[in-house]
Amino acid sequence: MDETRRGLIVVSNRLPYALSRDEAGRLTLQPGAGGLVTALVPVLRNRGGTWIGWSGIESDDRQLQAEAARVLAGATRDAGYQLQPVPLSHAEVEQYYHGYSNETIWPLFHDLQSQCRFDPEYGRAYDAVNRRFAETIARHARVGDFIWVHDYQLMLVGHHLRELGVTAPVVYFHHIPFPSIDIFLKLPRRSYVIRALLGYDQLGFQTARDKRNFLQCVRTLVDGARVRSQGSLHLIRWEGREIRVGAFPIGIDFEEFAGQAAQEEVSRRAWNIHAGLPERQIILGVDRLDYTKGIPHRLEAVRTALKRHPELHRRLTFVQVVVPSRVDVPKYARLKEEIERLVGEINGEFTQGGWVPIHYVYRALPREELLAYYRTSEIALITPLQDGMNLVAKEYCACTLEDNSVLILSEFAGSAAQLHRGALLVNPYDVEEVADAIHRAYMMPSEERRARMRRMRRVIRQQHIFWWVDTFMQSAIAKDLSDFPVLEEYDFIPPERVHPEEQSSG
Ligand code: ADQ
Repeated sequence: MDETRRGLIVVSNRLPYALSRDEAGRLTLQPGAGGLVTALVPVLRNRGGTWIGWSGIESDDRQLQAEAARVLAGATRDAGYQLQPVPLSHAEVEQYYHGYSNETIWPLFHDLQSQCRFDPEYGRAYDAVNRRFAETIARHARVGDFIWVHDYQLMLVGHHLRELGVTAPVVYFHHIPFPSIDIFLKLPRRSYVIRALLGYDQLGFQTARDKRNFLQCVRTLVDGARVRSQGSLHLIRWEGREIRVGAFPIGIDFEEFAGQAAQEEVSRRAWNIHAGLPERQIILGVDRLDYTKGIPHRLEAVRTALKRHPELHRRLTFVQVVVPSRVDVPKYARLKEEIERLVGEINGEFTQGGWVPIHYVYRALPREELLAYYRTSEIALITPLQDGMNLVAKEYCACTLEDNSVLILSEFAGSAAQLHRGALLVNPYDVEEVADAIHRAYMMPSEERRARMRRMRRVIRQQHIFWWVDTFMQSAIAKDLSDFPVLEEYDFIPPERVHPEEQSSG
């Protein structure tokens, strides 16, 4: 090991670049966007770092993998940090990624057991690929490096690094929800998975609820683990090691979003969108095509709102943007059909004289267009059945420059923990409650809209993506934990238990 270089190693399923073939058959690279990349790249550049992940090429062809590695090595020179691919075969991608990660962990951890497939082969492939990631890290880690692993595809990497004798600090952030014990118990080899997670030195979750769920699983399934709290963190003592556990809600680059939303191109597009829908409020939904996002439930809520509140006819247009995702998976193709059927049915039922209640957009929008929709829509309807954080909710608030908009937000989105003082919180399964929230948002006076939106924007501005990186890293390296800032430990309280005045007060 080279002791002269100390840096950060970021590990995620995918590298922050997408590899694909151009028309001439050559491999080309497109840099990835998104908050995580924006936040971590400056840190990687400053500390001199490495990003380890799968390149997106699934192949048993060694020559192709070598070509991918060469293209990435070229990109490394421009990126200012190292890009290190983990090669995966077609079968591994099928079983580790599409299988265990997306057909077992993703639905189970989002509390949708009926969507789960438990296949022992998936579990074995997941373990083997996590081992491969650990071996790649071990080859590149130097003494003093700090290794930060991301998300549910890589829960076992810390454990494999320990087995390989790596002693560098290894920390982990879990981007999706962590389920309650009753759900976690259904996972085959659950004790192995929970113990493997204790291979990390620090585990970060999006919310206090996720953290509490994890700690309860540890208390129940790991003999000899001792849990105590210190400041806003919890410490687990187990087999002579101390593991830190905390809630670190991920943020967005607020200033970047607000700045771009104010630009001329976005303003022009925003104006055009509204000019096409005169005297109407726009209510916006933006989601990746995924059954966790609750799109069919939301469409039913819109139908109910139009039935219960005829005064909304011709006054409200619902724009639902769906970003294509995993469309080759039959479950996702069926979801797309269901959404299209519902949109057709509702429009068939309510359309009249130039007013079409639902506008359905099925494509990834250019960024200016997405921001224009954020900026110009009076109401956002974000109702996932379960969501780690949901960045769309935060991006929407950052882009509503006039503060005159309303966010209707699922109480099961992680962002509800930070935005509950401004959003109208709803249970996404309760279509009548969501329908009434739509009506309430439509009727809400400007003064109340502004007060609520200002509260949300304040939190999103303060707890931005760079704050998230700093807080997570500081907590991992801090010596004196009592100095560590105490984060708001919000526990979700069902709305009926909160007096309405209390809910709208600051
Ligand atoms: P996701 O589920 O992918 O990831 P989410 O928080 O919903 O993350 O954000 C989606 C992202 O896609 C947003 O940044 C948004 O701007 C972008 N996007 C949406 N619609 C788009 C469109 N039409 N065109 C282009 N871009 C679009 C996981 C977890 C989340 C968690 C994040 C971050 O599932 O719960 O919030 O990680 O930790």
